[in-house]
Amino acid sequence: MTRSKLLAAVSMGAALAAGAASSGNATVLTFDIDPIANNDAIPDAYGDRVTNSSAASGAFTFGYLEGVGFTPNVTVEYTTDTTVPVQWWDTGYGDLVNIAWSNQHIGATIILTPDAGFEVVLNSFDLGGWMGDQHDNLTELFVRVDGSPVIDYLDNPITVLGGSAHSSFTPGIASSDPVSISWASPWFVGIDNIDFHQRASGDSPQTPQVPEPATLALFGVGLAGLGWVRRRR
Ligand SMILES: [Ca+2]
Ligand SMILES: [Ca+2]
Repeated sequence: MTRSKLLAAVSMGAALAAGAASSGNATVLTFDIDPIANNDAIPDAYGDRVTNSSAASGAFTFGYLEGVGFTPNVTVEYTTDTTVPVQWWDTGYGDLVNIAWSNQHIGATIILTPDAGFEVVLNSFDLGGWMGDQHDNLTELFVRVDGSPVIDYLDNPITVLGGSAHSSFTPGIASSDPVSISWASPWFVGIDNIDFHQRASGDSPQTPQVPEPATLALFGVGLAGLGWVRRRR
């Protein structure tokens, strides 16, 4: 097992162990932005310091989903490796509506940055394939902490569903450093429903950079839970 795969497995186990406790206290970036048109850049302020499910920002009204809390201490950036921005689109990426996409072969990155004294936790996000297409063997998807890959799919390519479906990913990554999602398709994979929450630093252990016994034990709890769920079915 490669290091990246092990870390991905560990984080999946942690996400399973955390269960539903984290999902209710979150901001979800739904890319509900008004007014906006296909191909427009995602406004840089979208997702910054969210305190309400609907907020005016300059010429825009921003919509979000929430649980019991928001993320006033997290800012969001949208970047690509060129001058072409991360863009908005309405429909056609699987069953997702209002999404972010990039026409850059070398990819786009969405960065979640917590204020000092806070951690950001990336719970989940969705990817959808353009029109009815399912995209197999997509390798260019990374979740990074402070620029270093924690989950990558080079050794374990993913499938992104299109048509009347989409694919969901649950990294469960927490850090006081910036946490980012990078993907390159080009253009035929859109991202939506980026679900994250914040917490004070030190409330929970940091995301491990190397597997440690305690983490492996937690992973074991996740596997045990999975086995339990399977037995229940
Ligand atoms: Ca959406
Ligand atoms: Ca921003």
